[in-house]
Amino acid sequence: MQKTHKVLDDAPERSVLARLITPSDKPEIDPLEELHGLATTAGTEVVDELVQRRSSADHSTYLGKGKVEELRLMVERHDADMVIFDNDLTPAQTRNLEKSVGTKVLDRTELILDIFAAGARTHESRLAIELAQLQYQLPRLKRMWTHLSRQAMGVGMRGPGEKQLEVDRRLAQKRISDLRSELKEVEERRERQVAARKEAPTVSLVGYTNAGKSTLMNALTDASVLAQDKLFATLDTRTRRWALNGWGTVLLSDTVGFIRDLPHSLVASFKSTLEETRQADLLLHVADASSPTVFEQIAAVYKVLTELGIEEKDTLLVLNKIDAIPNPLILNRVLDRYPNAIPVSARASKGLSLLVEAVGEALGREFLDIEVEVDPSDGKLLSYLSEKGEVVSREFGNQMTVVHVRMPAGSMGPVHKSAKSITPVTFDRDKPESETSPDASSDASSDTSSDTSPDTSSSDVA
Ligand SMILES: Nc1nc2c(ncn2[C@@H]2O[C@H](COP(=O)(O)OP(=O)(O)OP(=O)(O)O)[C@@H](O)[C@H]2O)c(=O)[nH]1
Ligand SMILES: [Mg+2]
Repeated sequence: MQKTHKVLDDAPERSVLARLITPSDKPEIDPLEELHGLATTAGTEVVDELVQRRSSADHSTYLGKGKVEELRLMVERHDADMVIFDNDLTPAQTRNLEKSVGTKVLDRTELILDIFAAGARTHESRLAIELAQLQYQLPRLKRMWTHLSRQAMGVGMRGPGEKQLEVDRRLAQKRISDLRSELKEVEERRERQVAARKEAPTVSLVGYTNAGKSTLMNALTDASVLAQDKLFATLDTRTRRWALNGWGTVLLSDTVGFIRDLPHSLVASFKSTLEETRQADLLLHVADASSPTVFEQIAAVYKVLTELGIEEKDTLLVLNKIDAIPNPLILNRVLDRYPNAIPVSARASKGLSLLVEAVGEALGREFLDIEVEVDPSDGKLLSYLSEKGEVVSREFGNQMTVVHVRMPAGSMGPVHKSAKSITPVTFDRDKPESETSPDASSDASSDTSSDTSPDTSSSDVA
């Protein structure tokens, strides 16, 4: 099965890529391009590719008999270490394929989980990925389960006559429930932390992996986050202050990218990593306009956002990498479909002033930054303000309580009715002086890349 000599001599494992295309799949110029990127990111060397068009998957071997044999020969010819499928396989299909092809078989989900596992750096993302991997592996325990059975086989764990598989399954289930409760705690803590940090409007970058989110973050804020031509370069969330012209400080977050058919368990367990996105006032959806599959990528991102329950947010679509589009007609085709999208090049710092303008406008649409004078006995209005708005500060006087609050414009009705007075506040007023140094010459000026959070333990918020 596995060829240990390759691991020993440090050469990358050799992979053959395979994909089944059914009539419901959208035609693509290169149907294995994305999988190629994933396989390379996972550190394998792609040695061959195979595609089968078929009306539906074979129940037991996924591909048809002839193609399975073709795959076997391919593996043999290239001395490959594994076959990676762009589709999801049932545990039985994986087992049958491994038997027929004579080498390890991975499906798309397993490959993505593997990439996340290798890249996870923070405690939070490690918990998330371990949970997702265990959930994936549980129904496949027969095929692979080594590390858990080596671990924690304590006294009393193996009852007389109890099968190894059952023990493994029980251990896995126990670990899953431990991880779930630990993650729940992390999630709750993160939720409170992110809420407490809301000193300014928050904007979160979202988008397909490799669309250029981190590059845009760097262009807008001098954040120096890692931006790389590989899938899932970012697996944590980082927040930076962004001195937005006309707005003062805004908090901008960069986070993990999405991909088509992102494993559900992974989406669910990355909930706390995506907390900034969940609580953001505005999303900047960054899409790679130079990609031939830009429409599918945009749709995939909306799908994941829906899965996360955060699709209702105010969102600006940012069409990135316009410098890499050879023909202006291609950009026009995207703009025809998304006329409000903002074309930019994060790498060449093009179009950023329009983006800044659009962000300011979108934030203004949403929130009013006001100081409200309230009669101290008017408990109803005081609690309404904290319930509907983000209270920045309260000053209690005998005659009057002054509440500085950011209110959604749509919730102002009762405030107008009961407040003693309402005065608009500009953000510049309460900008932390030591932390912002807006660059007057640039509309997308950056400030320090200092930590916005006293806590760096639960995720890479820096
Ligand atoms: N030509 C061109 N390349 C860009 C542009 N913006 C980003 N890139 C490149 O695209 C690749 C991915 O950029 P990242 O900023 O890491 O993308 P990301 O969306 O953060 O990706 P993940 O964190 O992996 O999800 C890098 O090689 C960037 O240099 C752009 O405007 N034009
Ligand atoms: Mg990134």
